[in-house]
Amino acid sequence: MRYLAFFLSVALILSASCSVKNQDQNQEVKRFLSKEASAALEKLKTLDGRFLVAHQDATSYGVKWNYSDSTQGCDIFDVCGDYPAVYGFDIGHIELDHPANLDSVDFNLMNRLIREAHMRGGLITISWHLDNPVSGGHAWDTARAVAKILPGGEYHNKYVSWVAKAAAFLKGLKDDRGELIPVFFRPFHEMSGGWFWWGTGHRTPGEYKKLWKETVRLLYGVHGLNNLIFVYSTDKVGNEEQYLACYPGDDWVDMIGLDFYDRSGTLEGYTEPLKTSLAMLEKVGAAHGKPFALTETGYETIPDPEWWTGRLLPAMQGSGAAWVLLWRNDRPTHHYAPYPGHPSSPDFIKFFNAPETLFGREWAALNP
Ligand code: BMA
Repeated sequence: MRYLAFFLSVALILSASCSVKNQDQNQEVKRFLSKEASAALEKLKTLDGRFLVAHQDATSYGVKWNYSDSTQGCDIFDVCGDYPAVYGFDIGHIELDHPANLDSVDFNLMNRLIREAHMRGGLITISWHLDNPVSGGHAWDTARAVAKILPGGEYHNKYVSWVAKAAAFLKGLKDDRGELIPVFFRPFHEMSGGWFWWGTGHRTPGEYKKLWKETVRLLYGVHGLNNLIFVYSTDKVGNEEQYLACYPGDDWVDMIGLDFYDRSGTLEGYTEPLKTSLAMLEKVGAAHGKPFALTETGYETIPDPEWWTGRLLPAMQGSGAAWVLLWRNDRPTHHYAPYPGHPSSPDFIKFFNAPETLFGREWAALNP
């Protein structure tokens, strides 16, 4: 009898430790990308010194037109006769059930523009400027929120429901055969800066990593979105250690990126430090087996008419970056790509013709 009690208690201890272990293992979601998503990711590793050109909201609106006023267009197309190879979108405010995103792009229209871009052979990247789930303010409201939305936190259920709304939109992105379109998903970007509620100073690096893993667990594990290629991207950082401060681990990230804007128009203030940063990304990417991209850049209003070949191209040449994404063309005082009549248009055409740049048609031709 004494022996039986001993064996029973040993069995109990063992089963308790197993279930703890199992819980941990549940955290470690083993991901398998869809055939289409892994092909898109693999293709980026074969660019051979060339890079794709991307534009945020390329077909949603431009400086002088807006799809929702029933005008259609694409500023980049109107300047060089071709679409970008990568199209950026943002799903901020999907979490609020709003009909349009934070920049007034209707979500039904966005769905259509994404499917059209994919049919043209373009790649899709999506960021998410989601509101602060605790304060109800926008993404730039830095009231502490991350710890409260993690599992066990007071606002966790609210965050779970927000991810479900994002997942419902993402599930609607299907091609003609009904397959999910690969999406380079870039949540919680620029976390190295302090301007977003998920940024530095508003959570610990450990909390950021937990939020990232929880988000992947929900989107992949719960909602089954195996078309999402997760992209980790910081803002400007001083070194590799700062770059990796919030990196959640190789199992949770598929690609890495950097957001790096030009605020000086000079070689010393932009091109040279950007080159150094891209070299750092290449090293990190090689060590972790991830391709990398310049996930946001631009010189607001492009005041330098030779910026494309004078500042951006020399930073990208030989960098190994898969793409460069120019931020959105919103209005005369806030745009990052040229439009017809813009003083930098002739230089943009030279950039378009440079052997290293891949726009829509050339990229599509590489993916027959
Ligand atoms: C910022 C600005 C904002 C915009 C936000 C999300 O960089 O362009 O005007 O709302 O991105 O797209």
